[in-house]
Amino acid sequence: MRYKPFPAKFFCDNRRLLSQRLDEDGLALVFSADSSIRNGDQLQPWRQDSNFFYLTGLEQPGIFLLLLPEKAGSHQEVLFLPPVNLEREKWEGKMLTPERASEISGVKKVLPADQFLAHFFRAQEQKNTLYTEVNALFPDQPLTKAHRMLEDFRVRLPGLNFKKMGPLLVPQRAKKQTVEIDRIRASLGIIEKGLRSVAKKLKPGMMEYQVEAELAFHYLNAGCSRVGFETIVAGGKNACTLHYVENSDPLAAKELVLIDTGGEYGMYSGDITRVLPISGKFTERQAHCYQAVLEVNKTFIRKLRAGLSWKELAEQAGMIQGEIYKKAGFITEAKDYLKVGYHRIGHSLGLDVHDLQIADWPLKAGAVITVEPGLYLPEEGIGIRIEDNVVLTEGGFEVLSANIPKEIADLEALMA
Ligand SMILES: [Mn+2]
Repeated sequence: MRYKPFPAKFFCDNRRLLSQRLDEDGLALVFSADSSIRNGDQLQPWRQDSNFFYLTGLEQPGIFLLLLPEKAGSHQEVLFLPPVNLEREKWEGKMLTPERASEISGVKKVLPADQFLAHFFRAQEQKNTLYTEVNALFPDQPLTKAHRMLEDFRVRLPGLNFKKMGPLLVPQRAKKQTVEIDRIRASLGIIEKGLRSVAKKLKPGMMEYQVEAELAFHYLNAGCSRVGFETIVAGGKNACTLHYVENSDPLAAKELVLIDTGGEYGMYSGDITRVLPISGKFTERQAHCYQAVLEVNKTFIRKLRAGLSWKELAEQAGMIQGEIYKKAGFITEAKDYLKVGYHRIGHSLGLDVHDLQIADWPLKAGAVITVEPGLYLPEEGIGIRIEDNVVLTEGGFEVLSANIPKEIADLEALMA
């Protein structure tokens, strides 16, 4: 492990809160992330499922967590752990022992994974509802072991009511605890170093992937486990492709480069976008465009407070963008802001870079969100997005990425 685990109390509290939200006739089943094949005998890089991590802190595939509602008497929870396999350990290193799994997660009862089915079938006999969650965002992807297991349960247990666990976890995961905010801060500190170094090294003729490499160096060098999401390094008009990750073009002197990046430290990643002039100086036109986006970014942030929903934030963002982009001459009607702004103003940020969120649910203190207005003028080869990460507090907000420069003068000074 490249980082110090959270205290077990974090995971115990998270499970307790979830178990209090379960119906009394329900039980929750949470799956560790599956591994998947890359090619030949190579697996895809593996990362723990965010919910499973949030509830256990354990980073290994093949584990099940069974959780019973607290109301049903004692707080019952069991982990089912793949047994330590000495042959496998020769190749892949130490597996979690029951003792270590218990120490990290705080779950007292740890049983071998091959006992899971027998336990589950017994436990569900007293219950009517199974809360569980598998990723359903990619219907064209191969089913995981968890998908297939649930399909089998549906056939074998026709009387059992299947409910999504995600909605129960949304309010819980949305309100970030101090240890989580500190992790995001740590990630942002690393991103800041990476971006400052990129600004110093950037010059015309450099390849987009060399900027990506510079960031990756800083992330891994500082103990990040991986990037939080694929790094976007987009010169000129490439920046108008929102999720451009090819990063294969040379950077031209008269263009801007858009860098959307995050290094994941201890399962949490910041999500930052900065735009730099490749020559070291913004042209007049580039500065005009950049300044408009910066004004949207700052105006929107100033209005942030707990209690607003994403729906309300989107309306606010639309008004601000409409007004500023019209004044700057990018659109003639304020309502047309999406023609040049393309996308929503931001998203919740946490264990998932696009963290769980419900549109009309008011954001509470502790919510961490991104603020990332964009301006895309493909016919001019200009794409700009300025993305900060902000935590809502009781009294207002704190810009967690405040140390990462975004003013034109500061950016140019960095590159000088
Ligand atoms: Mn983002």
